[in-house]
Amino acid sequence: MVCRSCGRPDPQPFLDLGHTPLADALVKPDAVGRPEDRFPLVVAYCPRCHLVQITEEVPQERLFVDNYLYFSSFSDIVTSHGRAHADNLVETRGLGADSLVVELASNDGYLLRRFLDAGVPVLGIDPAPDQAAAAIAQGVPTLTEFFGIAMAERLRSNGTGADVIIANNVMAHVPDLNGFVAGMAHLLNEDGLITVENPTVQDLIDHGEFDTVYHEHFCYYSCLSVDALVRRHGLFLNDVEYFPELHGGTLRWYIEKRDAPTERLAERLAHERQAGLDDFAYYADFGDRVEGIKADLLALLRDLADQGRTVAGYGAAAKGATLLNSVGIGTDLVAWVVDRNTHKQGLHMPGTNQEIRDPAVLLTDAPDHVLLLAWNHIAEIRVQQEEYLARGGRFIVPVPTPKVL
Ligand code: DWN
Repeated sequence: MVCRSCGRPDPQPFLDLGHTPLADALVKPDAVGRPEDRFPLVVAYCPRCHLVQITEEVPQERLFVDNYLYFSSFSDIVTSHGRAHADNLVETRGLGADSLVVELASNDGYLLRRFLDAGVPVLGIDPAPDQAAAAIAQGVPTLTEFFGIAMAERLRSNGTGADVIIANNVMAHVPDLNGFVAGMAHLLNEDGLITVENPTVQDLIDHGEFDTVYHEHFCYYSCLSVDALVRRHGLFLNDVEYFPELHGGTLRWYIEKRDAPTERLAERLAHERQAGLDDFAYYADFGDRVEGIKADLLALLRDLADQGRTVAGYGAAAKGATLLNSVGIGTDLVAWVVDRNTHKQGLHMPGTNQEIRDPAVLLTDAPDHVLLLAWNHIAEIRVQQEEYLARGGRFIVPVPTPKVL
């Protein structure tokens, strides 16, 4: 393979999580036990442009169109984070009735709804039919297609130009990375602003967040790799914000057609170089560290099973599928999983088959422990499960160090 950003041949592999099923390909009850497609899950580093990426390319349609069940609005922290961003942009960019905000991967439209409430015209773009339908149902104009240079040219030829483009948790999800960025450059007005959010590869490595690797996430970014990527398309990374509590550590990059880097960006770029993110040595031992985390988690769960303790999982998250499958956690160790996304309830986890149930059963079935597969939402989950904890239930976190809380 070649680097998805700069095209340099053979990025250097440093993590191999085996052959795993698609993380969001939840299994219908009557299909449990049937063979599931599995794909290599290997992560590599490009020494030229510093992009971290997986080596396998699963067709986008299989990832985000066939029965994609992720709805942003099932997380309060995600929706409140997005609304604060929308309010800040309306104010700082002076957006109004003559503006246009375009969101790529607009999901169920919760973010664009906020701009509409402020009187700012919007356009959502998301290929997942159920999520797009949910957005349209609440009045958010949405194109149910993948975004790329072809769509940008079509929109521009119709006289559509964006004052703001928002791309949250999508630039990691596109196989044609250069087509995606070229599309943003083409659609953006001369004095426009693009904001891109994705988890930071530095927290993935430093905090052992290997479960955030799955086939939907083609790339894992640093400021260094984003800077190299956008410059190739006449865009400039000018600013960055860090949100340590979001999805295990998220960066928001501010990208424009003018080259005006802030001090905050310069500091973050220097910090990344100082930490070694521009050198393979920084990534080289991650695979061994992950093997240690996997072994420790398996030992902890087996020990609890030997003691006759019951363990359930919380969050039918994509990261949860990677964790269960790469560690080898079957229903003998985690009996079932709960999730408040009603679209997921009644289905089963891919590869390991745990049934996905309503979180209310934590009180009726009272498992001794709950493994937080969606550990990134621990604050919200802790509040919701106050009663479960008050009755003596215990959470287990899998990363960075598996432990019973
Ligand atoms: O990039 C992506 C990230 C941002 O979100 C997408 N590719 C897919 C998705 O990854 P994930 O599934 O690992 O994300 P979450 O947000 O960690 O998944 C959380 C799961 O937990 C969801 O299915 C919803 C559920 N949940 C819950 O049951 N109770 C979430 C919260 C906050 C809760 O209180």
